[in-house]
Amino acid sequence: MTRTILILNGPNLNLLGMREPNLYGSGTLEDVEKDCRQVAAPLGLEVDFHQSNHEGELIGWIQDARENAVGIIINPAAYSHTSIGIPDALRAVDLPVIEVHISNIFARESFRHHSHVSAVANGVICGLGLAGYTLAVSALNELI
Ligand code: CA2
Repeated sequence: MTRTILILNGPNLNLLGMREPNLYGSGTLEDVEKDCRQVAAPLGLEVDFHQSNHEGELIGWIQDARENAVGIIINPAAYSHTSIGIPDALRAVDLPVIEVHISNIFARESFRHHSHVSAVANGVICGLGLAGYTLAVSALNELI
């Protein structure tokens, strides 16, 4: 049976590779998706990959994961620091969760130092660039 992992990306991550390469690298979100699929396939994992600039859409995908996925990787982007609905949805769905940040949020402005999602994540990968996503796929495989 194929196992599916859900990989979610929050607001503005559709701009990856197009702006601010000093902060977020030069790869695009499409590159990230391809890399994740490449790491996931030999582990027997299918990848369901999405990006949205809308909190409610991200929450909808999280709720659907209850039926469709065995674990979740999420870069909530700016919603990490503001959303209560996203961690509530993650708690309700009760699947293993890895939170990813491309940049080291602790080396940036103080408003980025706290993520509401971290409290409901099994683990957090932060500051390792785009490689954080593929590392998260391997880590999630260990948890499921
Ligand atoms: O480091 C990360 O992955 C962040 O989640 C990225 C968010 C930021 O609000 C978090 O504090 C840390 C911002 C994503 C914006 O992505 C862009 C990508 C390219 C160009 C402009 C924005």
